[in-house]
Amino acid sequence: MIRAVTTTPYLDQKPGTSGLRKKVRVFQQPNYAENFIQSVFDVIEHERAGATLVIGGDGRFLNREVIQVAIRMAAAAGFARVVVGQGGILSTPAASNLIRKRGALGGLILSASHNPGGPTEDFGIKYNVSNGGPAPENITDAIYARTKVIDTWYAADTPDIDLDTLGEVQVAGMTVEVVDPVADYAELMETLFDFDAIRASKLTMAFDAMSAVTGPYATEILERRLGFAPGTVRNGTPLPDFGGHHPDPNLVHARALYDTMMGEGAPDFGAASDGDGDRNLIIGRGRFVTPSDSLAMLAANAHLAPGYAGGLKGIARSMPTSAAADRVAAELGIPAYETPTGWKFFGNLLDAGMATICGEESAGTGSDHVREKDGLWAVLLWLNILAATGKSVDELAREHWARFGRNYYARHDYEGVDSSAADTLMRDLRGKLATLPGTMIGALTIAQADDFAYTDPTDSSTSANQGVRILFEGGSRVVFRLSGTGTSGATLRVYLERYEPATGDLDANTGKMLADIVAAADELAGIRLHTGRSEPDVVT
Ligand code: G16
Repeated sequence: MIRAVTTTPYLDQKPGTSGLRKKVRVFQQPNYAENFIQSVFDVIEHERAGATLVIGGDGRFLNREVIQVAIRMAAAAGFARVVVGQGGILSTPAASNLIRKRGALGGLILSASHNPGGPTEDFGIKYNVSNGGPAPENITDAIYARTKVIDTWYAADTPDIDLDTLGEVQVAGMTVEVVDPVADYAELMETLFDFDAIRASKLTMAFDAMSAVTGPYATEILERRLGFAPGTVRNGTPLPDFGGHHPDPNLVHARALYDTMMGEGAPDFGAASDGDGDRNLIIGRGRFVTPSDSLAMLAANAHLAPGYAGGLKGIARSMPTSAAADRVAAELGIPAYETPTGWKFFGNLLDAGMATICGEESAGTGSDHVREKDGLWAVLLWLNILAATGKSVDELAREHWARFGRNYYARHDYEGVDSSAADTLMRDLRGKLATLPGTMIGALTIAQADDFAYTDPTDSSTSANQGVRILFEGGSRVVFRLSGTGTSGATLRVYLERYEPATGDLDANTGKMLADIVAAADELAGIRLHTGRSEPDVVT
């Protein structure tokens, strides 16, 4: 039997950079999750009959409850089959892979990514489309529009299913298939990388799963299939509250891994992933690699892995990501694309075969193997490159900079800023862009100042107001934008970059190299003035 439940709209269900993310207590309001899921189903009303839907999440608090709701609602919506990860677990890249492999219409991914979890923390729902990637803006806009007028949601009147037992069950005429969340993903990784060479290299490593979703994936692939020593994977059991930590693989929240890698007796390679398994942190023994540099270095060496031996078609990066990857693209003679922040903008380029590797400063790297960024994929490509070259991360980094020059890079985050103060800062900055070119700040001359706008080369769709760029002569720049993934107040992100040519100082302190750009950023945007902050909360 199908229940029709009368509801009233919530007006705050606008998807952000990556789906709808809110505090758990917001999602616990009556009809809140149901309204959003029904709005997704209403937008795809004409395609869902007889279709397959993938459902899974990162195991955070509320994951299982919302999965049960989504299964009952999918049955009412006419789906023929739901594929769900055992225990409700699917990493974001594994979900993307399953959508593609099963020819699904789409998937619901339940995650707030790197945000903390637990009863007082964050939850999220994201809809991915049939290519396995996040829904593009025309669909998220339609979902948002629907949430504002929704008056009814529908669900099969059936009990919870057993999410822990593999196999198929029927829910009101729909088949629900509970699958091993790791198997298909691990199989895909074996087709891309030389597992034998990695195994034979006898490299040592430490992987911090941050008590989040990559634990089971990393344990299976790194310890069981690649033979890394037991204990290589740390914090390998997904916990609903991530052990009380932020599952954000950066130098603040993965500090213990950083300390291991900088200390005596460090292993050859260190890595971490985030809540839903799509981000990565890369640290060699004694050498941290920024996400922007990691993208460039992976692109320059990807041909060493079997899956990329034929070369790359193009490289795409988000606008705030450093231009290091562009230099690699130029040398390889392939196109470089600059997109707005958000993995969804890479989907069309990957589908069109215009780009093979994509990456973002926010610790995301991936390729055309799925349509999401992929933390373990980046780790395995690094391992493959280390095994193939016999070089250390530090050696590879130094050689890369000696060839291409170095883009010194940092991101300063000001978190929990009053939203209207943040909006005023951005508005004031936008208001003076036209007057900036040609002016000097300290020793820096502004060459160009604009608000980044993007036209997708495949379908000509446009996205405006994607971040303020101030470009200085010589290749340095500062970018300002407000985060689209936070759940309280505003987060101001200030992206700082300085290009040092191959003949310059390639092993200097990043803070020192960026000091004049940090000062220019404050002078340009009045960060102290608007936010009252003299220091960022997080530097990555
Ligand atoms: C999401 C998006 C990324 C984006 C990141 C940061 O990542 O998928 O494309 O770079 O948010 O976005 P913002 O700067 O707006 O906070 P994730 O890992 O949170 O899904």
